Amino acid sequence: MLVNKLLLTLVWAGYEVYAASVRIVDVTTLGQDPQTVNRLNGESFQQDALVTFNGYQYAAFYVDDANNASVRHPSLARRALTGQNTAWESFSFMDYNQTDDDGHDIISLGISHGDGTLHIGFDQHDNNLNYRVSQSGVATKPGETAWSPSLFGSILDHLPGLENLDKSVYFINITYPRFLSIPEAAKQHAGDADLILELRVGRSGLGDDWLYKYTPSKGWAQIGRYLEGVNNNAYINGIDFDLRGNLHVTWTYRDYVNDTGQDVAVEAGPNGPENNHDMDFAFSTDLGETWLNNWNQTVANMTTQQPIVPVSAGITIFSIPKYGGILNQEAQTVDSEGRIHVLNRENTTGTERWYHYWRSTTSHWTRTPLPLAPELVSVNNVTGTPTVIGKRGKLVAPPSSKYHSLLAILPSNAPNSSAISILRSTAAGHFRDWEAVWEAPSGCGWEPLFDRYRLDTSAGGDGVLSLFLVNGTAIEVLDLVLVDI
Ligand SMILES: *[C@@H]1O[C@H](CO)[C@@H](O)[C@H](O)[C@H]1NC(C)=O
Ligand SMILES: *[C@@H]1O[C@H](CO)[C@@H](O)[C@H](O)[C@H]1NC(C)=O
Ligand SMILES: *[C@@H]1O[C@H](CO)[C@@H](O)[C@H](O)[C@H]1NC(C)=O
Ligand SMILES: *[C@@H]1O[C@H](CO)[C@@H](O)[C@H](O)[C@H]1NC(C)=O
Ligand SMILES: *[C@@H]1O[C@H](CO)[C@@H](O)[C@H](O)[C@H]1NC(C)=O
Ligand SMILES: *[C@@H]1O[C@H](CO)[C@@H](O)[C@H](O)[C@H]1NC(C)=O
Ligand SMILES: *[C@@H]1O[C@H](CO)[C@@H](O)[C@H](O)[C@H]1NC(C)=O
Ligand SMILES: *[C@@H]1O[C@H](CO)[C@@H](O)[C@H](O)[C@H]1NC(C)=O
Ligand SMILES: *[C@@H]1O[C@H](CO)[C@@H](O)[C@H](O)[C@H]1NC(C)=O
Ligand SMILES: CC(=O)N[C@H]1CO[C@H](CO)[C@@H](O)[C@@H]1O
Repeated sequence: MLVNKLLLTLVWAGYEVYAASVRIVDVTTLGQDPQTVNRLNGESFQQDALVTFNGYQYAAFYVDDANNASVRHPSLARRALTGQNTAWESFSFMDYNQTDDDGHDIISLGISHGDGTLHIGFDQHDNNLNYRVSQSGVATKPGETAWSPSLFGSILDHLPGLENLDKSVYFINITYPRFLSIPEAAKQHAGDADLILELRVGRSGLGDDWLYKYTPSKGWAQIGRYLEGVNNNAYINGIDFDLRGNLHVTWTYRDYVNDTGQDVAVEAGPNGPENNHDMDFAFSTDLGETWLNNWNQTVANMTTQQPIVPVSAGITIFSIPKYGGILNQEAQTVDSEGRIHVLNRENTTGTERWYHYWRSTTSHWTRTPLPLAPELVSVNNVTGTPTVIGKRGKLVAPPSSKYHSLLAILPSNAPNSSAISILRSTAAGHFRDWEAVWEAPSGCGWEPLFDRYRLDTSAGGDGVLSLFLVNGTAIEVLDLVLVDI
């Protein structure tokens, strides 16, 4: 049973009464979620599993092989968002067997608006690049394209356009591919490029983050290694553009513990999240070529191969000690005023709590724990549940929100719970006025993801908040309409 909460709020300034609410408009199923120990669908670092472009929504996920449950296949689905037939069409890549039970090995999807190519990075945990790109026109002329795996070329261990790069340097030990469309506002520095790819080279505790850009009909070019780990690695919360075309990134560092000779299980220490520390920030006004700290000082320059390093000045916004409970890769978003918001968690007070960190339009940072009951009324008591490695949430700043609202999509971390809550705060309330606007007692078995592009009406989306959820054994897309949010 879904609990739909209608919140009546008085806005005294305008003597206006409005109701902020969230309404479910559609629930659809993409497929059955593989019953592995570690989740292959719905990991917080999937950027993205759901992507809208040109009136169609696309989804990337794994399903089991029909004959062998030890084998999974990368799969893609699409649907028209309007018209007579809005059913999902899907296919699986039968020429690729995913066999490691490893929650890093997710699929990330990106789309080039210019040439209509679909790009996926998949099955990556410190291994050679696994990348695949479709023919041109697939996303620009969807009505003329029959949906099938034959639209895609073979699996590549390098990025097309960069055949000259030494694969054994640039395209080995890859994890966490993330794609992001380049908005119009960044075109001044992008040239004709319209998609970026961010990935880690290395391993937990020892790794660097690299950026690439894709130019339609030309291929990939390297921007550079913008985050260099020094006996550590940066775990980014995400990478996002603001409306001016500035690129924002926040991260925590994971220090390295030398585990040579130890039998380290797939997702276990000693290089675990207990070695995470600090909340760091940098941004770029020129598509990642140079990077600035909070005070606009240049801290990295790709032309001179100078990356951001842990000792770079002015990148550490909040010092959070090791064993301080900060998790890696939780969430970030940029709102329509250019404020970056970060969701992460800390146990710096003896209790693990979700924290919201945000940068004002005058570069001032605020750090606030999300309120607990009874201050927050939540049937799921969701903010009372965070654990050190519990399911991670998401932040959403609906671009068309007249209240400059910020939503936190929080999966309950309570034992065996699949409850999910959406909390909302507003700019006028200095993002402290959190209230639950929608809650379900079950249905979110792993980390919730959302479609950033569908939500953005200025970029062709219809403003619907589509969530990608693992609901029981179903991989589900839940469409929510935000009313007066
Ligand atoms: C199922 O897949 C696993 C992993 O690839 C393989 O080891 C096993 O032999 C397969 N079983 C059958 C019956 O093909
Ligand atoms: C995938 O695994 C099946 C057995 O489960 C095998 O028959 C098939 O050849 C494998 N495909 C690839 C591409 O390795
Ligand atoms: C880890 O320890 C091993 C064995 O002592 C050593 O050979 C190796 O260089 C160390 N690695 C790092 C990255 O410190
Ligand atoms: C950084 O530069 C921007 C744009 O020039 C300016 O608005 C902002 O105030 C500067 N921030 C700081 C901390 O100097
Ligand atoms: C980056 O380095 C290049 C080459 O030295 C230089 O021309 C450019 O001014 C530098 N950019 C910044 C922002 O320092
Ligand atoms: C938070 O820290 C306290 C004190 O160090 C510890 O007792 C507690 O178990 C920690 N909470 C979690 C969720 O790890
Ligand atoms: C909410 O969760 C916290 C932490 O587990 C617990 O202490 C508190 O009693 C819970 N409150 C309610 C109202 O369930
Ligand atoms: C969670 O589920 C497991 C397996 O069904 C069960 O053993 C355990 O008692 C449950 N824990 C709670 C707190 O309900
Ligand atoms: C999860 O699936 C069940 C069964 O289809 C459905 O009743 C429920 O609404 C779903 N929950 C969510 C949060 O979508
Ligand atoms: C740290 C790590 O994962 N290193 C690996 C990088 O890739 C090479 C080649 O595949 C492996 O030999 C290393 O073990």
